[in-house]
Amino acid sequence: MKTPAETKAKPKKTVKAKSIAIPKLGPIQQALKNHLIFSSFKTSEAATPRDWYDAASYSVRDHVVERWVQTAESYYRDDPKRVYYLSLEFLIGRMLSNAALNLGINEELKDGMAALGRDLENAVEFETDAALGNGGLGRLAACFLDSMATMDIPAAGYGIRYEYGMFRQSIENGQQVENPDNWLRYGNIWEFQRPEATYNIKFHGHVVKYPNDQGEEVQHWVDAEHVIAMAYDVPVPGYGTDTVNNLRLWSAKAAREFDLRHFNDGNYEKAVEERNATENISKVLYPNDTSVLGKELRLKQQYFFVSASIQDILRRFLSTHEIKTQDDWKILPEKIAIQLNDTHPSVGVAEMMYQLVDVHQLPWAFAWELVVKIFAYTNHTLMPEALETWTVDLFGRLLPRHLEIIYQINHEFLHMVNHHFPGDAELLRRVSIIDEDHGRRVRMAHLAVVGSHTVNGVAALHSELLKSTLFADFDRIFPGKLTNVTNGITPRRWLNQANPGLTALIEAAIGSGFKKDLTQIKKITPLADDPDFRKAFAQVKLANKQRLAAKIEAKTGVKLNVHSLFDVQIKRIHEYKRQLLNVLHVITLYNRIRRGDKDITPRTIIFGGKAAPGYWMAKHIIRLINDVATIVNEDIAVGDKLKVVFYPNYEVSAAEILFPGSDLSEQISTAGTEASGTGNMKMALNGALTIGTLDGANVEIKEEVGDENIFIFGLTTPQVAEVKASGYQPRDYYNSNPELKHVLDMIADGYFSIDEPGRYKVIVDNLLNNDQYLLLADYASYIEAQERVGKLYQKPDDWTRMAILNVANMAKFSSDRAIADYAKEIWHVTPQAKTKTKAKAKK
Ligand code: T68
Repeated sequence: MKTPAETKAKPKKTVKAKSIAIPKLGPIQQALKNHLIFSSFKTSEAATPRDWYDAASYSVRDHVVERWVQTAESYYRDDPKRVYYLSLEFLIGRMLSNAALNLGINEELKDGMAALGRDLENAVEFETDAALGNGGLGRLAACFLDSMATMDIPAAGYGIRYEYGMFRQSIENGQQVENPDNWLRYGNIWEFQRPEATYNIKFHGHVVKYPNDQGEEVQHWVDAEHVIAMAYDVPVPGYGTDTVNNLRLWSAKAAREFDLRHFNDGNYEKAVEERNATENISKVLYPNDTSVLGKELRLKQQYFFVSASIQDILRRFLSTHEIKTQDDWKILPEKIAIQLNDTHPSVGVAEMMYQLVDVHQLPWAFAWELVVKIFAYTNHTLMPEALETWTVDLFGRLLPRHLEIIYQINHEFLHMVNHHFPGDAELLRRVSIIDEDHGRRVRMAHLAVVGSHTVNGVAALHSELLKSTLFADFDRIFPGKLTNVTNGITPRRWLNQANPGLTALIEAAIGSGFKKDLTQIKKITPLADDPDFRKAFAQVKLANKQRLAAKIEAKTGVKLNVHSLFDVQIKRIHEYKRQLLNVLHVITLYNRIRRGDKDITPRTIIFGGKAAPGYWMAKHIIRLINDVATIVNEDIAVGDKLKVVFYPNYEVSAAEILFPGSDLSEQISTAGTEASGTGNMKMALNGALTIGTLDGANVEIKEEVGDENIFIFGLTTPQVAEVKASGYQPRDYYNSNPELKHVLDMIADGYFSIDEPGRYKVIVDNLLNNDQYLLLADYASYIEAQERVGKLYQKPDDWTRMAILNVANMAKFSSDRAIADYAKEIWHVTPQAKTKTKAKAKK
């Protein structure tokens, strides 16, 4: 037996780690010239604008890599607890401007380009967005990476390197058309392939039992098919720090290039078939953000990236800790924390058990204790159609050993529940990881809850609803496990980068500290009453609206009046988000203008967002918006008073233009349906006023900015429940509100679809007979709130004052605050101490 001191795990290294010698980097202007020739093989005469983008990226990348190497080295040397953020989606957007900004070299880069006769702003447009995500959930992951690096938290992201990201949307004849997102066509300067970092991932096969050395029966997963996961690393530079964290994305490679038997038989197609099927795993992102399809390939994607990540995490742990006895493993939860971004990576709970028990031969109960200390799970939705379940049949065919592991976890869990709540068979049925009522299915959310020490919702209201509805039983079984961490957004991308005008204005007033510490932005509060500041603020907004209007005109041909109120709803298209309610308002305004109402504030109503390709109703809503836009925009009686545009292919880079150019932020989901929303935060931070329901993080935005600085309308969550419980009759609202009736009749009768009058009847029928999201119940209240908005816009000073107060009160919604909450309450990690900070934040 060893003494405790001997068994205490310690870093294995024998040599004292030295700082790595990195060649000195010269001035950027020189780097640009060098890269043009040495990396792109182009003379400056022959260089295309894209070549200049490449040269700029390589030049900035050198500075990123310098810090990246040092960060990796410091983590290796100091062996801090690390956070691993597992997410099937990372909606990153463009990297060049963000990297230059975070490193504090954007001015130098701009000047370097200018000295060579090139415009940086033009060059950055050549970067294709990294759109490896659907919407809020994926973008949240990207904001969190930025904050973790900025706050020197030893963290890494893990995900999939999709060959095709979120589809590109075009609008043809008013309808959404999906085009493949071939984002890697011109290569990707921001990734590093790691052919040496590969793992074997198993699928199919079956489980056999035979005794181990100690004579105990153990399970073996045999006859499985193998896929190789190959790593691609993407740097994540923090702002104003030397920390550059890593995002590791996995790509599927066939274990065998070709099946040589077929190849030799001359059957070439058959020979490559298997290879193609394997590599399909990382081919394309699923474009559904709210409903799960239950497709086998999706589960394969999940297991593929989770298994590779967990093997990689354990390999790293084992390479830095001497693990000889079972006891040595006890420090595992002191060294790693794994965050599950929704249930998509929740098979990780079973995979960690598989690795610890089957591969590393730890006893089951011991391994389980470690697992629950390691994992935490974030829930992003209450919508039943988004809750992942897999049939036992599919799961067992693909991952036979993991299904057994899940059965065992469930068996022990139910045993425990039964012990604490004896005789409650209904409770057992409700909380079981296996749903027995719908043809036996594995409930991934239950697996995630049972396998985690902490489960969080993403806004206060959402977390309360989790406790009182979806996870009410679990809240009883595991008191204290459920908690809240309200979402946040990174002020670097969403203020500094997207809105340089506003950033400069704030900086001139209060200094640059707010970029890294958004609580400082509160200092602009008194300036809301300073006429000069207000004037400057309004000028910035106008310039941003001009920038947006130019973009919209280029994309859609619609010319906008930049002095009209820019009323913007940009997000995925979904019935619960109620873009249709916004359309009802558009038509109401249109009718009021046509009947000659005076005192109508000129508006431009802008929509943007993608519909899941299989979501017929969402696509039909896009079509309706475009049809309404055509009629309204061409009506000479309307003129400049109302314009409607649908901004095609809403993506991160588009959002960076749209948020700063918005006056009004539409956050109008049915109360209780939007978990948090993050666009609401980006809007307010860029000086847009919110019209919204008491849903998601709107509730907290209202608390921060004050009731008088936000336009709240509509039913509250308990009222929604009451209306539904008492037998909601949408038709009553139609019958009792002539203005609403007129609007709905116009849509139903083909006013906006003269070529096919019945086109939208189904939409109206659905509203009149079902109206699941209570549009008609909220219509009058919405219209009334919009009238208040219109009136206020006619008093520019009051409007601007309110907008400034919104910006001033956004501190809470920095993702730095969210990450500080996770670090303290969930991960129990501290920032990595820094010896010196080389990166100088731009002053
Ligand atoms: C969003 N969820 C929430 N899901 O809707 C939003 N889902 O309220 C919240 O602010 C945001 O998450 C961040 O917490 C999503 O974006 C998805 O994209 C998604 C993707 C696949 C499957 C299910």
